[in-house]
Amino acid sequence: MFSYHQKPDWHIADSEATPESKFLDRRSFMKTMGIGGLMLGGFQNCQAQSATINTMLPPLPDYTKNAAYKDAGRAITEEKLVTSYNNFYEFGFSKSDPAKNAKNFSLDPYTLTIDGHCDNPMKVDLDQIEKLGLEERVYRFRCVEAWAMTVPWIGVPLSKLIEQAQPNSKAKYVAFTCFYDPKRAKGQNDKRYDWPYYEGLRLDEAMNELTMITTGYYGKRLLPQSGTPLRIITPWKYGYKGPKSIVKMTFTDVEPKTYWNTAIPKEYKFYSNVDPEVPHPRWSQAREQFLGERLKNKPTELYNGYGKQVAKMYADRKRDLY
Ligand SMILES: Nc1nc2c(c(=O)[nH]1)N[C@H]1C(S)=C(S)[C@@H](COP(=O)(O)O)O[C@H]1N2
Ligand SMILES: [Mo]
Repeated sequence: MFSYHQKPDWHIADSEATPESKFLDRRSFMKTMGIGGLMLGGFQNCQAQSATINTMLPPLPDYTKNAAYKDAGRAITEEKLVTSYNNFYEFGFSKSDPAKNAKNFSLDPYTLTIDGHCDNPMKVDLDQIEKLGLEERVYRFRCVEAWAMTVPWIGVPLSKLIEQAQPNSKAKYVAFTCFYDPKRAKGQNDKRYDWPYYEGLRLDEAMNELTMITTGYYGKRLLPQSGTPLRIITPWKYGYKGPKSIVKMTFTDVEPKTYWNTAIPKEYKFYSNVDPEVPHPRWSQAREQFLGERLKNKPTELYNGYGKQVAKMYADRKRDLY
């Protein structure tokens, strides 16, 4: 069995193995949630299962470049690195696994269900989301493991989608649920984890101008390893706050549970804002390593450099938790 100080049997003895996975504490897991495969009503009989990547997805529509976010103060990370060094535990625990194991993965035909405390619950497809207005924004990105990158994302501000759903006065948070398909996503058979992956934001965080629902990068659609067909991006938070391949968004009145907090509550908290002065219990967050560079020599910035847009949301909070 598995104890806190043992390496799991899938541990890969190289520097790429992730700190999160090495210290997984099985006992802290909740029972698997009562979701036995997400069936989206009405979507039917499609041969998509045998299709190769993105064959059912239309080409990425035209997009504008948001001038306010054309320069993140750092060089854009090489596309090859962004698409080959990934965290997507559904497809393996080593950084090189997702590109390999998610190669033919798709969620076509895709539907996002929006429900919970809102006046206009709905199911939307990719086209309906992208019609809200695609824009490119270059954002800094910071993983809790202390690596960082800069990516030209293409997507829609999440606020635009939320406005369509009309959350009511009970809606205080948004919970995100990722896809569940253990036949194709082998990592989801690992019972030490609570599948599907899930995350959440406070409603004002979800509505913040920075928060994006992204469907592309580098001028193209997201590759499977990056969260086909869409993922959430919150650039002032650690990367795990941005769930990939989500299929559901639910407005809630209570703080949603999150995958990493459930796995290791002492190490991963709900807020998870990037903060150089709040160390991870096992390593400092003061510096970070830019993908493609050899050293952890870049100073970490509070809110990953996005204080102007987000600090006001945390005026009343102690900077004690992630
Ligand atoms: N569904 C899902 N979403 C996920 C993850 C995951 O394992 N599964 N990993 C998270 C973590 S820890 C990070 S750092 C980013 C990694 O995104 P990237 O592979 O595009 O760099 O995705 C986040 N979203
Ligand atoms: Mo991460």
